[in-house]
Amino acid sequence: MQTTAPVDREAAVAVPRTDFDPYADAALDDPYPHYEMLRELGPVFYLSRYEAYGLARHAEIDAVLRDPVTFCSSAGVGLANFHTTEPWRKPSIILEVDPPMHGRTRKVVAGLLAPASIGPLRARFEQEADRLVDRLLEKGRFDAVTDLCEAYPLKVFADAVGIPAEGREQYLLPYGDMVFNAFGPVNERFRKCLAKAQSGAIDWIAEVCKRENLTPGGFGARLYEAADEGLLAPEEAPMLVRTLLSAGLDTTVFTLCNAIRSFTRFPDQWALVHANPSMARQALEEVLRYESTFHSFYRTTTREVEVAGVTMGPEQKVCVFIGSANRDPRRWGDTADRFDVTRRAAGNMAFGTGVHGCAGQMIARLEGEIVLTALARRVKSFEAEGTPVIHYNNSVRGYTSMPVRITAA
Ligand code: OVM
Repeated sequence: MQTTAPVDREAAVAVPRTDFDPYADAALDDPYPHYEMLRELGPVFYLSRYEAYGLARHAEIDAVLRDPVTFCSSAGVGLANFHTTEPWRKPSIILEVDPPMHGRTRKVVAGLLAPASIGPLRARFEQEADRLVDRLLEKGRFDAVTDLCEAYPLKVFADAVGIPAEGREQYLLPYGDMVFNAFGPVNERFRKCLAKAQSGAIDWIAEVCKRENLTPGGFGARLYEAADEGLLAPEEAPMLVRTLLSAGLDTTVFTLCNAIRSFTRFPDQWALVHANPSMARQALEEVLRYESTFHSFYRTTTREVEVAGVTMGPEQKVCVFIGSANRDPRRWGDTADRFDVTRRAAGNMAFGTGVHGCAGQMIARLEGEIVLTALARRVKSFEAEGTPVIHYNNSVRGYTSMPVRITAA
């Protein structure tokens, strides 16, 4: 009966609808004006094309990510609802699960990637960064994507996991590309990428996740040791090696791309870091805020719930635009759209937040800080040579090519 419906419940259905397509090339070219439009629609909006709610402001995204029971991950963290759509691969046992199950696998991975565990990698990571910068200075002009941003994680992170060198260049990044495309709709981009991944990368990943193919002492081998100790079921070890290889390459590659891109656009900001290389970590944090690597993903409601006055039913997909939260003037003030390495960028949403917040964020920061420090010490300036080419993906943002010229300090 109409009279039994509470008044605020009536108001609750008035959610602004938009037919904006966050996955269109034109939106990915420069998403930020669109994010402003989304934030101005209200705290909650509805993406009519995709039949999903959307959040683009920092406060509501933070609240939703901190309530993993109401806004679950086990129905998938992409647009597809795993309760109704068959996922393209076996769901991740850390990303696509909920508490309390999630806590067990998360604890193992968190231990593996904790500061105490990654600290010993620093010396090797630094040596590799110095070697790479040597080569780049010799060249003077190079493609920052292939020669720097891809080369570094493909060497140091893949070595740290302990996978073979053979096949890395061909398969690792296309696999991650597929993983991140799968967080969006089944569009042309998704279909092409899946067809490509099916012609080699998926099989190669399954192969290198096996115990016999992992270097002793690496993260991969240590996951199998955790299984030996009873912390994981035997079949869970290769699944978590797969997680490291899914989440750990494209993300750090694109973060480095976004760093180089930002410093070529804003040379005064590079001058600050060059003058004071110990700013590298802080500068990286601002890169992560200003140009989020991961832009959007989803949660699924487990019950009827109200967000900022809007009532959502159960089994609803909710898209969180973390790339927008990182530019929300409600959180960052009226300089939100300015790249400023002196800003306190900590607390940005680039790694998400809550129990599912990026487990690899410390090693990601370690890689970024080390590369930026090595560059800051020896590179006086960066100049873009020609237009960089965007890498289009449904949920992460980076480049496929970025010709640059550097001047030695
Ligand atoms: C995983 C996984 C894959 C991609 C990303 C991610 C952002 C996790 O396979 O568990 O976290």
